[in-house]
Amino acid sequence: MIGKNRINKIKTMAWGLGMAAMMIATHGMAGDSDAAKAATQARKPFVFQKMDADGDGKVAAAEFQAHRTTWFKEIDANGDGKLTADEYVKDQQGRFKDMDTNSDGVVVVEEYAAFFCGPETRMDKAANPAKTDKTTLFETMDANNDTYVTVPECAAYRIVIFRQLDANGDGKLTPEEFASDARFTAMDANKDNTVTKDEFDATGVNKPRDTRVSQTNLPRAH
Ligand SMILES: [Ca+2]
Ligand SMILES: [Ca+2]
Ligand SMILES: [Ca+2]
Ligand SMILES: [Ca+2]
Repeated sequence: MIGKNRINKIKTMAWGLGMAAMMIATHGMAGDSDAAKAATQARKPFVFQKMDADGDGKVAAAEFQAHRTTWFKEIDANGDGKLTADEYVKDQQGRFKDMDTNSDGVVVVEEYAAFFCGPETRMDKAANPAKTDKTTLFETMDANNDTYVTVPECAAYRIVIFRQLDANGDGKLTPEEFASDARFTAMDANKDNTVTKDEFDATGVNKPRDTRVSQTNLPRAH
């Protein structure tokens, strides 16, 4: 049986080889703006890579939370510590452009998963994680409950979310399907049209307030 670490090493090698091939191809087509654009997109770190701060190929809850804190600050364009629907949708529109690597105005599942989990993400489109009582994003992504999220777990999760976002089920996300304010509204627990860091965190690693609370994960007083 091949260990997970070895599989990850092989994947990293394959990814490196793919990148090398792409760079050679790009070099051979100097002046081709599509190829140049594709190479630029490929060099952008994907979300998993950004989250995995210590580069061990696994995302721990602390790494996940640190990334979300950084992301919250990015979304909060005016820096007042709260998100408006406008700030959120603008960020999502920017993400959509980054995902749409072939710039055809729609995002297919491969583009979507690559944005989050990496360019060499293997697609198991039949992936259908079992229903659980997990309530946070991190717990949901960590399918095998080992307190880390791996690239395959990232991919399995993203394929499911892609299907949810693809409202008309045509296999393509439009900017409207992806960058709607529906998720903003869902995060805005007290419905005051702003999302605070506490509300934002409630969907990430911390338990939402309305679910069972364990002694080790008490909600913060507010
Ligand atoms: Ca890590
Ligand atoms: Ca703001
Ligand atoms: Ca596309
Ligand atoms: Ca895991």
